[in-house]
Amino acid sequence: MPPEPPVGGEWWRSAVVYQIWPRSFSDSDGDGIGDLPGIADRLDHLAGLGVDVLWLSPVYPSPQDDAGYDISDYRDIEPVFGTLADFDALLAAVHERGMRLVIDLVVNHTSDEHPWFAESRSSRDNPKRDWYWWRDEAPNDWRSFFSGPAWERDETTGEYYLHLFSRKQPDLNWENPQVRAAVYEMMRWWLDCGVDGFRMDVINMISKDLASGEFLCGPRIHEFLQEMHCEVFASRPGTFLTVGEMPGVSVEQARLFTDPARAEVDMVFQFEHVRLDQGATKWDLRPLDLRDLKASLGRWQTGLADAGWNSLYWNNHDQPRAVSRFGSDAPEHRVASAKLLATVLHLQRGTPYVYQGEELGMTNTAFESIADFRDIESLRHYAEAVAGGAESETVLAALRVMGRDNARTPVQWDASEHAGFTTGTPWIPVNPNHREINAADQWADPASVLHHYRALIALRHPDSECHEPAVVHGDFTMLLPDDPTVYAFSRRHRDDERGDVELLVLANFSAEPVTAAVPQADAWDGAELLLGNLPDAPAAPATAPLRAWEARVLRRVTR
Ligand code: TEU
Repeated sequence: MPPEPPVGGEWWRSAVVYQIWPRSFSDSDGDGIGDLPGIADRLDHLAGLGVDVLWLSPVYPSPQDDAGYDISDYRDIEPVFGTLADFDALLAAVHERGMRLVIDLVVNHTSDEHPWFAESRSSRDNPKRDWYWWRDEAPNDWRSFFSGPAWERDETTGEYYLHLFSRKQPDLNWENPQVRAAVYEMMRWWLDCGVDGFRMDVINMISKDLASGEFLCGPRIHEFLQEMHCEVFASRPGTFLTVGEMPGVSVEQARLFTDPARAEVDMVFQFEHVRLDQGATKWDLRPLDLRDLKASLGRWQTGLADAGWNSLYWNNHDQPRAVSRFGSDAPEHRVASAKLLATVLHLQRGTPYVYQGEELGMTNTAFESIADFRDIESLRHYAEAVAGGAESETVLAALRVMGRDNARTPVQWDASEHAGFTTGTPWIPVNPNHREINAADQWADPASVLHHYRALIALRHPDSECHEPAVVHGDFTMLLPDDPTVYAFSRRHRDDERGDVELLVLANFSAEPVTAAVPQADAWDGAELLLGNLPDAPAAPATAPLRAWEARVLRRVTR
C-alpha cells in the first residue's frame, strides 16, 4: 500500500512525480511501441530512482492522431499498449513498491471516433448534438494549436464544429451538464480501479465564451473545477493528486486554482518559463536570457509562497529535452549541466516532475528531413509554413530545436542496438547517442546524472537518512536576480530539533568560470556542502569561483 500521508494529507508536497510517455518508454512485445507490461518491467529503475508518483500519459483506445490525446474510449486500454488486466497488474505492482499512479484526464476534447461524437455529428437533433460545439458558420477566427482554423465544416449536417487541437479532436461542450456528469462518472470509475489522481489536459480550456472569444480560464472555470472536486473527490476517503495543465495561466489565477480552501486542483502546470525562448509563436526562436528565467520562476515561487503550490518542470512530452534547451548538450558539459538543472529545479519550493529520460540527461536528437518527424503539431506547422512560402530548411531548423518529437525518442536503457527499448524496430529511431547515454551505464557510475537525481529526490523523503525538511517546507528567496550567468537562491526553514536551517543554491549557467557575488558570502564559508555536481569541491564553497556548469548546495544551521 502507498506510504501514510503526512499531516494534512497533502502527501504530494514532499513527493516527486515521474512522467511516463508510454509509446517510447519500454516495449515488452517487440512491436517497436512501448506498452504497459514494458513499464512494469522497469519499475525497479523507478523505485531505485526514488520517485513517489508515476504520471501515465494516455493509454486509452485512440486513433493516435495526437499520440493518444485523442481518446475514443475512456474506460479501456489501447491494444497496442495492452489490456485492462495489464493496467491492473501495473497498478498493483506500483502500489506494492509504495508508489502511486496518476493517469491523464483528457476531457477538453474527445477523438472524433468517440461514440459521443459519432452520435453528435449524425444529425442536428441528435440528443448528443449539444455535447460538442456546433454552429451554422464559424462564429470566430479561432486558430487550432495544430495550425489552421479551429472550426471544421462537417459534411453530414453542413455545420461547423470546434476543435482547438486537431480536427480529429472535437471540443466537448462543458456548458452541458450531461457532459460534465459523464466525465465525473468516468473519473469515479478510474478511482474505483485504484488510481491515485489525475493530470488534467488543458483543463483551463473547458469553459469557453464564444461571444467574448475567451477560452483560457473562461468564465465558469472555477465553478466547473469546484463541481468536479465535489462530485468526484469530496466524498472519497484518502487523498488524490490533481494537477491541471493550464497554458497561459497567471500567478494570480494559479493562487485561486491551487488554494486548498477552494477545492479545485492541487497544482497547475504553467507555461511561462517554457516560452521565454520563443517569440510570437513557438517556432519563432529567441535566445534565452537567464535573468528572464529567474524573474519568471522567482515570481511563481513568491506568488505561491503563502497560498497554493507549484509544480516544477523543465520538460515533458510537449517540450524539447531540458539539457539541450536550458543546459548544454555538448559532450564536455552535458553531465554537469543536466545535474545543475536538476539541482536548481528540485531545490525550489513545489513538487518536481521528472520526464522519462531526463534522469539520464537525454538530449534532443538529430532530425534530417521532415520525414523524420512524427508529431502532428510539427507536421502541420511544416505543411502550413512551406505552403505559405517559407523555406523548408528554415522551418526544419525551428522544428529541430522546438519540436515535440525531441522528447519522444525511446528511453535509452542500454547501449544495445535499440537501447534496450525494443527487440523490434522502434516506431521512431533511438537517439544514436544512447551508446554513451543510457541507464545501465549510469546505474554503475556513482557520478552519473541518474545518481544525482537519486540524491536530490532523497532530500525530500522523511524516511531517507539525508532527509532535509527545508527542501519541502523552506521559504524561498531569489538572490542575484540581475546576474546574467549565476542562478542563486536560498531556502530557510525553522525546525524544532535543529533551529534555523538555511540552504544556499549557487549555479553557473555557463561554460566559463564565474564568481557568485552572494551577499555576506564569507559567512557561508564554514557551511556544509550538502550537494555538488562536480568532483573536488573547493574548501570555500560559497566564495570559490564556480566552474563551468557547476552547482553547489550549502547548508548552515543556526540554533
Ligand atoms: O498540451 C497542450 C498544450 O498546450 C500543448 O499542445 C502546447 O501548446 C504545445 O504542445 C507546446 O508547444 C496538451 C498535451 O500535453 C499535448 O500533448 C496535446 O497535444 C494537447 O494538450 C491536446 O490534447
